[in-house]
Amino acid sequence: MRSYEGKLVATGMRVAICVARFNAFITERLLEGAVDTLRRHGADEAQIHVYRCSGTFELPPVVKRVAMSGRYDAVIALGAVIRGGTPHFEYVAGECAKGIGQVSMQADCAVAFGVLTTDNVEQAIERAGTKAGNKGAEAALAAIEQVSLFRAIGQEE
Ligand code: INI
Repeated sequence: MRSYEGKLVATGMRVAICVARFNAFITERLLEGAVDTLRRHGADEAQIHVYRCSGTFELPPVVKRVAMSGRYDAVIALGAVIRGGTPHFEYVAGECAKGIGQVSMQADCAVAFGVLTTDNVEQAIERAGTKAGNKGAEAALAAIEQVSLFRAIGQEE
């Protein structure tokens, strides 16, 4: 049997992080978690580039352009959609997930989804570096693993 899996080593990886400013008090914590994880797994900070857009709805076209630029091994999308009293939440969260899913299937680089969708602010805080971890850090780990796995797939004889 032969099995393949990615290593959690980010040495030499060029990573773009696309982050929405809407709910910035949450998304900046996700960004910190992602950058910290990349650094602790060996990424060079100069090779981590951050792109900011206004809201989570705007993330997919930014992620698409960044992913298609050919300059990165991985793109990490970070946002926080928090349910309010209107259906706006569903549209923003749904369009973002759909758009980033499409990019991930088209791009040659790894694409990681670190967009929170929560019912309230408390749940978002829990997932941005408190009791439920940091989803930005988790997305960064997934990106590192995926880049490594893609390399392994590319090296198959
Ligand atoms: N954008 C978010 O990133 N999170 C939200 O919770 C949110 N809500 O709920 O309104 C949100 N809306 C803005 C949206 O992403 C766009 O920026 C806006 O619709 C302009 O296109």
